[in-house]
Amino acid sequence: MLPKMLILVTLMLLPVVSNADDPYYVYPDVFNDPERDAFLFGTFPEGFIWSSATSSYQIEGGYDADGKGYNIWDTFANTPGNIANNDTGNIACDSYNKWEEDVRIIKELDLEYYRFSLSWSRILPDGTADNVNQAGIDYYNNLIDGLLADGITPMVTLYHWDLPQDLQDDYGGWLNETIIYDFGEYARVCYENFGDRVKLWLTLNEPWIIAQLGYGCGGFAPGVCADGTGSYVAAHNLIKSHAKAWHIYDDDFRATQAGRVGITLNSDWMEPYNRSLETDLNAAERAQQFHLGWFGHPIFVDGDYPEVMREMIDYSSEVQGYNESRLPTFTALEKEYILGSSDFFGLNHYTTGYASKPDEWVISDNPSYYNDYAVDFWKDPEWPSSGSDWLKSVPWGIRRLLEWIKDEYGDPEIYVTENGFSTKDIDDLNDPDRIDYYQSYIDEVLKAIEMDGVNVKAYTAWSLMDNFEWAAGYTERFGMHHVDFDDDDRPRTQKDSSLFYATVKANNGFPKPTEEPITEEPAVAGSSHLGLTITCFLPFVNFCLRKFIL
Ligand code: PNW
Repeated sequence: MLPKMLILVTLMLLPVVSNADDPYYVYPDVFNDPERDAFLFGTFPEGFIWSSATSSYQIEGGYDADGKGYNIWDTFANTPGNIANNDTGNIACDSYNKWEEDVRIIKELDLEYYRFSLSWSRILPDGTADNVNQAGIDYYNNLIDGLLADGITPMVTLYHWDLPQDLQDDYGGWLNETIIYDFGEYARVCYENFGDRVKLWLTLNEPWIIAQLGYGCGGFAPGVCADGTGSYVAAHNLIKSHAKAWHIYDDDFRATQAGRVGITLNSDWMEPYNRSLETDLNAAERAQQFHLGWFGHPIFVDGDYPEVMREMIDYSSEVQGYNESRLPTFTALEKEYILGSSDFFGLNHYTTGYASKPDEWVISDNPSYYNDYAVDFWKDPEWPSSGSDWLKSVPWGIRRLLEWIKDEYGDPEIYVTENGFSTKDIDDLNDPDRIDYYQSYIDEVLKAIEMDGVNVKAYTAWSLMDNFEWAAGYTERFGMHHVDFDDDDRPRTQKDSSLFYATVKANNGFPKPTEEPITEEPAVAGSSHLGLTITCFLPFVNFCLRKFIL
């Protein structure tokens, strides 16, 4: 270890000493535009929130423990053929039994926030508030108290995709507007039981994924195939359910609990393929509106869907012979109710793609969301790849997206609630590609704040640990900690990226080489690998790790 450290430190210093003014690039062979890609040294505003995240179905297991009801992911994953290797979340990381260890590994990294989600059917087994499962309440009370005892602030998602199965069976889940009431009452139970200690709530995680992948034939639970019809209905009910949960908090809890409630939306950045073509600029804007605008526009702009969605779906529905548009409408009262129903803008972002206008828009016989917006969308094969085919590392995309959100939604406070990178090398604790990703993306967030004046308050790394990656099962890993799913004890082990992230957090960014960096290592009990202590040289640590040591 010691010689390795010495070589590392020497190599780190060399580029600084010899070429102090040369720009540094995280991906020198791919992204090396001095204007756009040069690394920015600097620190985040005081009080910036550094967090990491998980979700209930992906980590808890305990699928039938202590009175929990089944949810749509229990059913979906236990149906052969839906998930890679037929993996399930029946045990997952076993966080139902090992939550104390989760708290411990967060504490070791000295992260002061933790984003996790509540399992609706663990708290309300049949989905309705008529029947509360005390064991479920106890589980989350223990977790919340455990976090707070260690100085970790909980950021709690009410719904991260695990709908109680009974609500799907009884009335079609998100396809039925009865869910608005049930979701509201579920939210109320959560505020009542946990709101004395939880001050940061997220209603829905990524409604786009729920609507389009869950109800539009996208291979996620509940596996309903109603693309371009049901997916719009599900989205409509998701938006109204979110607004309901926000209003319940606003009316009945805000005065006494003084917390904040927001929604988390996901979006890629859609880069116009040819910026000198008006048609490509329009195509990219249209794609952004169909993605982020589908949910963002009603909540943050005017209570209604983006105009371009309304026009294109109305037109296409008519051509297809529908009596009314496949895109539902909000009443005036509903618009008023929805507008402004989020105290901040939660953003999950992973990747970027090119957008351009197709040669012509041929309206399909069958309804389809993608056909409705008519944009060609692809990723450059040169961009650095990950363990997931949909995820390429394109750091400058997050900066452009953040600026777009600032301009489009009236400069809201933005909480980055997920950002992260997958690998397929499932047992490797050295994960330099993940370090590259975090380093470059976090730096682009810093640029958004410093250079574009975007009001970003938080950054959240997905994920604290390897977990059940939905349809990919355990074949794709996003964790900063490795989890051994072949071991009954599900041991968690730090990867290099966890130490890297802890060091960025300890320094509140990337201090300039002339500034005094924090050299204290975060308390890393029992860690056996590289301590990244001289943190002002992080880019060079990374460079040397890749080029000379690993
Ligand atoms: C998010 N895609 O989901 C979720 O919030 C997490 O639960 C998940 O583990 C994480 O991102 C990584 O996938 C996504 O196919 C799932 O584009 C799929 C996609 C994007 C986000």
